[in-house]
Amino acid sequence: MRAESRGARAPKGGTMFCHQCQETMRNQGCNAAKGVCGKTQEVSDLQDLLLYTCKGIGYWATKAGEKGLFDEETAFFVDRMLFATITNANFSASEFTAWTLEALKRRDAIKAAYLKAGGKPDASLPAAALWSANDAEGIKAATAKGSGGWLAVQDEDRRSLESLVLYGLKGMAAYIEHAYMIGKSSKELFVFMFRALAMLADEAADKAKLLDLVLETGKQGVAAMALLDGANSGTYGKPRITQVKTGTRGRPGILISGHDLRDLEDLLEQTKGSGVDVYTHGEMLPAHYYPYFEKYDNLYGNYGGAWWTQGKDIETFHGPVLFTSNCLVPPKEEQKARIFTTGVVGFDGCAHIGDRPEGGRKDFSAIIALAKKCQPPEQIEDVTITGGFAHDQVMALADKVVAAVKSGAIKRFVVMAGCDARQPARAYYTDVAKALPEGTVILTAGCAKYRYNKLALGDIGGIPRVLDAGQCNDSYSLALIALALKDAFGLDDVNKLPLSFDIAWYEQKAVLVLLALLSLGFKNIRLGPTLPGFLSPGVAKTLVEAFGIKGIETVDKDVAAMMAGK
Ligand code: SF4
Ligand code: SF3
Repeated sequence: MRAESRGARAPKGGTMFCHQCQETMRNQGCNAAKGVCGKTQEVSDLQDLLLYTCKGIGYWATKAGEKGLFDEETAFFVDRMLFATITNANFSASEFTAWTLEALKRRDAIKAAYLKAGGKPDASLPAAALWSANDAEGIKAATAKGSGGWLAVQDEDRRSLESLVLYGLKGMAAYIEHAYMIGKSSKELFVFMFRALAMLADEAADKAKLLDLVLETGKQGVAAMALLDGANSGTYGKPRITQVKTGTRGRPGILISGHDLRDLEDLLEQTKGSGVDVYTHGEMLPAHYYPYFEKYDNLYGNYGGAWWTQGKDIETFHGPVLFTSNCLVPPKEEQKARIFTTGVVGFDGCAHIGDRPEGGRKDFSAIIALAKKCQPPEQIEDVTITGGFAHDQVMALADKVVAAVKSGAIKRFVVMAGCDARQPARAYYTDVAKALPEGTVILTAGCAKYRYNKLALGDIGGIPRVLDAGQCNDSYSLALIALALKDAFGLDDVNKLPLSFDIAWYEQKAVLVLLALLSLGFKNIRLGPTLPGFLSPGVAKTLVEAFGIKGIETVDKDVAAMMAGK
């Protein structure tokens, strides 16, 4: 664990300071005119202000909750705002300005409802519960002061703990949003979100309580992932072992990326029988594992790699591309006409598909019309990807898996879930996958898998050596599998299993997944390719001491250590 001080440095020539992802500048924070992801200073400052306002909403909503009041529409609005500020989700200054004005109105409406119900305001109110602006000029003035940014938090341990909570909440918000789109929601999770934001609004919150809130965020994260797991498999069936093609056929195509299965469903309903094929990209790959989508013979296969390869994948794909969630990379000018966003995703200059009408479907006709005018996608590879090893499928193979462990054919499971990203250092994950001895099984979920899911790593008595459970939220499946194995072997502690973690992170969903795993009792997790820049030395020390979290070293050292159970 590196011990030098991380966190905020005084910005030069601007107010921007963002340290939420793994690619942050110098692993400390982006504070130039633009972040590494392409987010501008203007958008970064607007996101800070929006989240600050959401903390104010959390404050009044928590007070209102004491009077039995709960506004689900505003809860979902706040949820979407947290999601919209995830790395690579939305780059539009005008959208963040409009959302902040809406957030202020919603905050003040909840405050009014609380007062009307006889509520008494606290003697001293957090600034986030009070500030105001009437128009875009007012918003601009507030961002110029850096309102709501991390630089206002002087104590680096406080900043670090608050970052862990806020980033965990963002990940949770994304999962809740996807479940909500399929008609599943949880008042408890919304109430927690409000309560957590209320605590973040309190500039003097006790640090011990903030640490408790970090751990509770993990616990609630498990509930959010379970909610989405139930929504996905309840609607689209239980994932099962599936072979996914990566080649193409000579018909026009639409590429769909992101995590939103409901968007995929709407797109397939509107493209069936149209002569237009649908290909998945990045985190949409696991959609193929759900039986429901089998009936659409125009859901052809998966095209390209993880999110960060999208520039070249879009180029050879030739047809339109739909982004249903993060991760969108700022597109080249000539690609913008083929890029469509939906949900919380946005980029100025790219067409946006509006929300689904009550009881209806999103209107994807513009994308379909464009696809028909484009050349078919160019074939860039022709391998098969095997996946679909979510918890029910693996439980169905449990006897085989347990027997393989007992016979010594499987010596160890290595969880390599998480995110992929651009840094060359991530070749480490491909090299680890190749270097792990034959008796090891890799359990994966999230886009981290693209570092090794097309390698010929073979199988152990018919059990593939890479078991892909699905999207990053399906890390929940991996935890359930580990807990079931613990029971199958009669162990009293999941950490006694022949199981190691070598997790890759990039954006804030991975922060939630990490906190969720900690809340379930998993220890000694390796996290790379770097430890988060938002961990202060003090908070990093706490995580090391309590949970044995560690950074990665070299491939050889880490593989040897994992095989030795360390
Ligand atoms: Fe920098 Fe990451 Fe923030 Fe983008 S999301 S500004 S790359 S820290
Ligand atoms: Fe990938 Fe963005 Fe995180 Fe859902 S799509 S895992 S990085």
